[in-house]
Amino acid sequence: MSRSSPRTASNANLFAALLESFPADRSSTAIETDSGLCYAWQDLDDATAMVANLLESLDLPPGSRVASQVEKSVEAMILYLATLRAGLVYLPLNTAYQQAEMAYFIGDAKPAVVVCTGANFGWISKLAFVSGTRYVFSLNDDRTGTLLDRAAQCRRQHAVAQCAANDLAAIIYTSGTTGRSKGAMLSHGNLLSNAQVLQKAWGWRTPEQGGDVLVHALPIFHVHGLFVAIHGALLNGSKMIWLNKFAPKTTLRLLEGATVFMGVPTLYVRLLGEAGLSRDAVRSMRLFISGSAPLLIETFTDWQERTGHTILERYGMSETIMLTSNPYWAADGERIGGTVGPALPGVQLRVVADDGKAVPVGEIGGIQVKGPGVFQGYWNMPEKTAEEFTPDGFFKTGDVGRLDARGYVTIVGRSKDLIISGGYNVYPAEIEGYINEMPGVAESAVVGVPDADFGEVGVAVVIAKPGVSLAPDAIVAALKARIANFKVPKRCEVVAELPRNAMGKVQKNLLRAQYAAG
Ligand code: MLC
Ligand code: AMP
Repeated sequence: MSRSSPRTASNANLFAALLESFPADRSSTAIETDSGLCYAWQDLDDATAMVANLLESLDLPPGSRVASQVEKSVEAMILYLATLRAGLVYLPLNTAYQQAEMAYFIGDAKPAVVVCTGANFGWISKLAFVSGTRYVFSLNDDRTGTLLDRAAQCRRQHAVAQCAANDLAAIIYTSGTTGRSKGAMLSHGNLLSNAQVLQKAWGWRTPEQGGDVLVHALPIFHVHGLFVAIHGALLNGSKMIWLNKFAPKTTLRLLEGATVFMGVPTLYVRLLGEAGLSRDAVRSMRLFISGSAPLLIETFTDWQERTGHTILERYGMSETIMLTSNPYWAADGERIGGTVGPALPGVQLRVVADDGKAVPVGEIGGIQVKGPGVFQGYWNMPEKTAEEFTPDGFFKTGDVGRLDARGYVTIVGRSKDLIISGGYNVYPAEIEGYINEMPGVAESAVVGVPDADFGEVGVAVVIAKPGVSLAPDAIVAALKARIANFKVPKRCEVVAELPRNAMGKVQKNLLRAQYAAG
């Protein structure tokens, strides 16, 4: 029997549901890492209890945020689970973020606790204390740091904190189309309901049903790796094979013996680049899932040819978790390349024209959604939240697409000016802001162009002030010194003028076409 308190009908804490799903045999393996570490289910229970006890000992007000900017590791996942367990709010931050980005997130979210790598402790703790953070711990990807040192002194028994379904579980920052990044507030109910829907939709097999083994190769500071993958495996009592960083050769080796894999399209493109990828290499697999960015039809068909597997593409967002999915079960229909499948059970999805009216089947419009996964609003931004919802409660995704007669959704573009590069979102307005601040720059436009590896990459087109000569390489280098690496345009062009329409607006479509050819 579990040493932790059992889940009660009245406790909507997501962690309680995950804990309840741990297999009866707690000595069996929950996680195996590519570096040879092994964690039993009991270890996960003990470690999350100890970190939760540490967090509770800090006596923080309800709803306190625990921000974490640490390299991927099983311990980083334990920190996430322990935050849920303690009833606090988890705020994961990409390790690529630099000082200006971190200052904004910490200043906006005002976390009570910040966890960072030992290497960044100096500058992050300074930022955090200025913003009123009370505790800063370190956590490294080699199981060292003050967080684990302190947790080691805490008890292994912990009663899962009581939560209501609407209580916040996490805040996920999405970059802003203009200006400030927005923190999407997700509740325990949002996360649990989505995990339960996916468990069924993707045919997860419990240990009693033969079990599943998930290869986890995605970062854990965004929805895909943190929620879709981890909740999927834990809610099902399934083992994870864990890579701290995606590497195609290692991943291919680890797929042997696994059953489920989740990736952004770049991961599939890179795996296809491996000569060893074959039907035989993935013979134990039952399901490959792709999302976070459009999967090219060539990738979809190449994968089918090389492995005999049809990738299941699904669609979601930080604000909504998963919204649509191609079918898993043949009885529910085919998996159709280039589409993201029909709305998941419980999700209402409609495609509307600019006047807000639903367009006929097959016509293109804005995608709006409603459902149990849809977030509670943007942190500290009630006006922005109100703007993104229709009067009848649908969330405006900013994605543009169409529905077919069977209800399958095809995403054809975005109304938001957004580049998705290797599954990471980059907002041109943010990058243009940094470029425009540089000495000698009059103006800039950042656009996304197709890229074989990342799907899409940024190109910066820059105009110099009169009499100034700008070096494109220097602009790229200056950006690299200030912002997350994945946001830095892969190319920079200094030009005399930008194409504009009659209203004087920069015609980004023309720039995209001009620079698409590389
Ligand atoms: C790294 N770089 C990127 C990049 N990742 N540039 C653009 N886009 C990216 N995604 C930079 C590096 O900093 C480096 O810069 C250069 O590009 C080459 O790096 P690399 O070594 O090839 O990159 P790597 O470290 O291997 O990372 C690639 C990757 C990674 C694809 C493995 O980006 C990744 O894990 N992406 C997954 C993102 C993800 O999980 N998204 C889910 C969001 S949730 P330099 O200058 O040093 O050469 C969501 C909702 C939903 O969207 O529906 O799921
Ligand atoms: P994020 O803000 O990181 O959660 O990214 C969400 C965005 O990723 C969505 O609004 C879509 O634009 C995009 N996205 C997610 N999944 C897919 C997919 N399968 N195909 C195309 N775009 C996707």
